[in-house]
Amino acid sequence: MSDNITIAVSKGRIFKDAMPLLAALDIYPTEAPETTRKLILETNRPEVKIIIVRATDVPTYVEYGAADIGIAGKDVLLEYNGNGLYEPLDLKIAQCRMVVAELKNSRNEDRGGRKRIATKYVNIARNYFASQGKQVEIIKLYGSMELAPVLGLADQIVDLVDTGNTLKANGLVEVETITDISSRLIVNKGAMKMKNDLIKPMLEKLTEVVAAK
Ligand code: PRT
Ligand code: MG
Repeated sequence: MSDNITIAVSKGRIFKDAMPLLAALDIYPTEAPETTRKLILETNRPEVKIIIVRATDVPTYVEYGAADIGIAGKDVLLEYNGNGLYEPLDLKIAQCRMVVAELKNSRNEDRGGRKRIATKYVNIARNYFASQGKQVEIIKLYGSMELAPVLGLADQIVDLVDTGNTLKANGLVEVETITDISSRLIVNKGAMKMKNDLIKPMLEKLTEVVAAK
């Protein structure tokens, strides 16, 4: 019998959406990540801990077994180059879309036929344009992608869109949808075997809760 379980979650929108799912598992953190500086949250269940990490670090903690399970956006998982993870369940939370966007009245500057794409999601963008048979130049940014077309740094961006307000506020329009995005439950491969007595009932309950939504 395994005796404990560590769950990796990022604060912000994923934590907020994950709270009801954790509650369905009878897991209630004793403190909220918004009001504490602690990165390890105890819960009402002594055997369950929640660790708060950056959204992009969740798969790393889980792959290396520093956390047994985690909740990560499909965007993060598509960018992550690892293979030590199970992804058993779409939790259908923190939903959005990965899109290609450009200036509303795009001039489409002539760069010899090769568009410049600014994005934080280099792998997703590269695979997408390759699948379309399009040769592009990809420029890696770490945030505020919406600025790139405005200042002529890039012709298009690849970014996440939810309401579309951010694109609109910066004079951009969506031109293609790459894929729908939601958050997934991920599980460390070793933990799936060694802690199956704890993880299996969690997985069953979550499957039920997600299906009922
Ligand atoms: O913020 P931080 O740098 O710490 O990390 P992060 O940006 O990776 O984390 P966070 O909490 O912002 O996002 C975590 C996850 O939420 C992402 O990995 C996605 O899977 C998911 N998600 C869902 C989103 C959005 N919706 C979303 N709208 N992540 C980001 N956005 C951003 C988007 O990049 C754009 O800047 O919100 C803006 C667009 O929103 P709208 O509503 O104006 O279209
Ligand atoms: Mg963010």
